[in-house]
Amino acid sequence: MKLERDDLLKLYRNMVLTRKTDESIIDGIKTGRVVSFFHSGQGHEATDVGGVTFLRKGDWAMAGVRGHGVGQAIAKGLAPREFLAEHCGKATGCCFGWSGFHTANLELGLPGYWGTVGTTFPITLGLGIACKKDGKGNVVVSYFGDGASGRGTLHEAFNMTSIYKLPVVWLCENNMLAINMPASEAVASKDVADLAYGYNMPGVVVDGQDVVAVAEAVMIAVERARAGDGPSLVECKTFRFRPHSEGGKMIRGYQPIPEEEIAEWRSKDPIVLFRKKLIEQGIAANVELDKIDGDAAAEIAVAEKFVAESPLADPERMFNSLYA
Ligand SMILES: Cc1ncc(C[n+]2csc(CCOP(=O)(O)OP(=O)(O)O)c2C)c(N)n1
Repeated sequence: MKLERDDLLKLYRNMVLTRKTDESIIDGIKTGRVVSFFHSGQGHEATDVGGVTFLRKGDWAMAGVRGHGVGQAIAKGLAPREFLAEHCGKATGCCFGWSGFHTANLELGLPGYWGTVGTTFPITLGLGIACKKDGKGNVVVSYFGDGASGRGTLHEAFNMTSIYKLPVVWLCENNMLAINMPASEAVASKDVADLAYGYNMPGVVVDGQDVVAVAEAVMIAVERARAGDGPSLVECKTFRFRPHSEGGKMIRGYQPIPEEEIAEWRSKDPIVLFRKKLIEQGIAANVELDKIDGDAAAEIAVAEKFVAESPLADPERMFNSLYA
């Protein structure tokens, strides 16, 4: 897929909106607006947005832990206000305020955010079977972290998606940490992408801070999946800029991560890098990108007001939204 100027600006806009939504939740935790827990996705925007922005309506985007899937949700068309409202327990949230932070929207192809790490693998397998049976050419892009790659469910699901040639793109966001467990001590292979070899599928490593590299690698895998040739694994090397969850500290093993190292990660901010590239390559002018930034900030300000004025989750929903 060749990315045109509008596609590139869409990637930029989705990343900025994702960052601003994430910042709004963190601010809301500090001020008491937000009632839920939060695992910030700052630093992962290129990976979260790049893998989903060019999917079709009927495709599925299964989020991993970071950012509670906000980048994937925005890239799939969810309004930030519905995501924010959900985190504030408001009736206008995408799950009517009852999910805590387990946001989902089935019409948009967002199957949910799952609390138990590794649960996403068998659910992705089921979605892959459903897409194949439907025969409409839809695919599933399924995110997971380096920590999740140690779950047995991954190996069962990788194996079955490959045997049945299911339309799945496995996307590892390797930020080298699972809470404070370093990937170097928890992942036996050199790269998580090496696992693909054992399951007879292509596996590639890409720079997870480069949104175009992520989008291009994922779209190659998506085309293969749509053509009926089965799953692929794309590993994106990335960084998380904040602690595992808000209120925590940046720790690796039992030691604080040195400030210089965090500064080094932050110097690879995917939004700053992409903005620089767009300007250097003459694709967009500063003023155009400032406008996108300003529009995103305005959208979040309007969303915060909307959420503040929304009613709390309706208790009736607790009983009539159950499966029986
Ligand atoms: C089965 C299970 N074990 C442990 C946890 C606690 N936990 C929540 S997030 C997380 C780390 C996940 O790391 P990774 O998959 O690398 O994703 P990241 O947070 O780095 O994006 C853990 C251990 C959990 N939710 N589920």
